[in-house]
Amino acid sequence: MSLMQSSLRGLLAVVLTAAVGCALAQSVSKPNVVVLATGGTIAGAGASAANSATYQAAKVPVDKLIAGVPELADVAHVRGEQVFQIASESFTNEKLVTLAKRVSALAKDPAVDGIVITHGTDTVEETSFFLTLTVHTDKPIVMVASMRPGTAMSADGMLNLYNAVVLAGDKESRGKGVLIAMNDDILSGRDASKRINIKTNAFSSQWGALGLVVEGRSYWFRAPVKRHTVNSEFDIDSISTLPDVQIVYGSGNMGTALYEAAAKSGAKAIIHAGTGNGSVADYAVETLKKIRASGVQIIRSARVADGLVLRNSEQPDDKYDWVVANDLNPQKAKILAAVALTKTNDPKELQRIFWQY
Ligand code: DAS
Repeated sequence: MSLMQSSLRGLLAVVLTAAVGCALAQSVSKPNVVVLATGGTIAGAGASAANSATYQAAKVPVDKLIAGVPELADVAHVRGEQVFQIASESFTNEKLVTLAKRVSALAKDPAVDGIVITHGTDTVEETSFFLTLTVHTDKPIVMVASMRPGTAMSADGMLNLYNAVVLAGDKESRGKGVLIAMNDDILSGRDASKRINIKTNAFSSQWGALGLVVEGRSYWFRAPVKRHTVNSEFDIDSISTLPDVQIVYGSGNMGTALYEAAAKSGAKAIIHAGTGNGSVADYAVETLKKIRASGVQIIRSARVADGLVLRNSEQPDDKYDWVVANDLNPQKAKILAAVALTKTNDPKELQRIFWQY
């Protein structure tokens, strides 16, 4: 063999070794992300590309969702599990507990670096808050949904799912509580909610996004300050059922029948979604005091989207032994009340919990 041939062979061997090494390094460095699918619009299908709002939710299985975004393989090793296939307005306490227990088990697996949960938009805010309160891990747990089905023009699900997988594999996502990836935003699972019911920029929080995901990279600007995940006193591994909590929506001329019906149906707490600052109609105060005296907790939230309900402002909460929901909207307050009631029925302890979570 001539000198030229042997030096070419040597060069080829070096190049090949480098290429294999690089591929191996990339493969080893890619995080392992599990996608838990529960249904929703992100798994929806419409009759035509023009159907962005008329479609059937919860149709597409998780493996098809993953296959629909081949770029996921560039950022992580991804595998899927189909936990449910439902529209999220149909979530129940039992389904919340089942999902959270699966997330908790996966989070304990050293081979899992992050978890994505595909979910309907209607109640993703409740599920994300429930998980942030009860799953003890600092690994990224990222909820993702979409406002349009994958069959629609300018469908938002593919990029939302890609961003969610990026976040689930991002070391900077660790310890931030459960996240929601929607419309390029990184949102806190504690305080983000669906505030528009028909547009792709549906989700936001009055306290702002935590950051952005752009072209497969996360940009962080803030972190949650409330207790969550590993710093939570609540643990899904010791929760099997959730107490029933109901919301009564405040309005003019509302009467008291709905409060009485909620108490009669066995609710352990009633979330009062009051007008203004959680205001209670004068004709309803005695009814709520009677319900409180029967052992049911009264928690004042507000139908007004932003702000926070101040204790003893509109009503003498100390005197009536009522609780205020801080900045939590009624549906978030319902989740926190149900979780808190698995541990305590003391209104003073409940109030501490509403200030801390
Ligand atoms: N019905 C809605 C849900 O499943 C569809 C969606 O927006 O995801 O929450």
